[in-house]
Amino acid sequence: MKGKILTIAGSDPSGGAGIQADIKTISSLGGYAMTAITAITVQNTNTVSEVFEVPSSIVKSQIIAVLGDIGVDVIKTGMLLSLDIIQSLSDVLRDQCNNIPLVVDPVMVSTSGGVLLNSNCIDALISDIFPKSLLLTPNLAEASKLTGIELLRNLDDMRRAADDILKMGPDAVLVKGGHLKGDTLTDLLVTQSSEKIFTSIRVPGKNNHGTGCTLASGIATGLAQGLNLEDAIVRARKFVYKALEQAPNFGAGCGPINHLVRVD
Ligand code: PXL
Repeated sequence: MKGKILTIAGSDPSGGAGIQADIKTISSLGGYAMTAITAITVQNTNTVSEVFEVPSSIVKSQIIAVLGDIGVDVIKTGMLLSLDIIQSLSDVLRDQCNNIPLVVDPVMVSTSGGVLLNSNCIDALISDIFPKSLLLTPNLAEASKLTGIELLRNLDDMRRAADDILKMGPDAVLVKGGHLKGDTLTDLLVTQSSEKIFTSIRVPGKNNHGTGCTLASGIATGLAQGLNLEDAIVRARKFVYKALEQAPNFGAGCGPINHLVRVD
């Protein structure tokens, strides 16, 4: 086992996304998974029906409990839900996690339309969390919401959004193009000094629940294991691709992927 990863995210009882996807991904890639749970969602492959917020003081003390004992190599955040949680997280990151690389998946809405971030939180996310992050992994809808660029239709649009988001303070931005049409899937990584395009063939089908959580926690695991950012992204993308290919086809809606696949 190599690499200690703390995921700060919400619980998905159907096991495909959120904390559950993160634990499976981190474990499958050989890392050690720790969790600070921000919310308990009630959902299945069809719909998110309820969300129960964990008090921000408890989110904060979960983080502090593991930091001071086991230690954390990389932090990954997913569903943060509320202003209170974002502010507590910001405080603990500033006071106790200064040198720990942070991967932020700016989760806003689930595939099935459930609200995972309250609408009053975008500004706080940008001002309090983004500047502390090594990598942000927005999908097209999130990139659009963050930048105000309404329609992201191609690589040039993704580049414009990525450059705007980079100005919000992270070291790197990975804009995920999975929601563009076409058989090829394109993700764009930008830093202050470089740009890299990652492509793969789209895996057809409806079983894509939790792919964003899986990609971000896969990248966090690679970083915790000493891979550089590009290599961590390449391995995590390969992991998601294989997990999609071997999805078990469970549930009536967008089903889970298979986190037990092996990548080299
Ligand atoms: O993939 C975004 C996401 C994050 N966190 C939780 C989720 C989802 C999507 O369903 O349920 C808890």
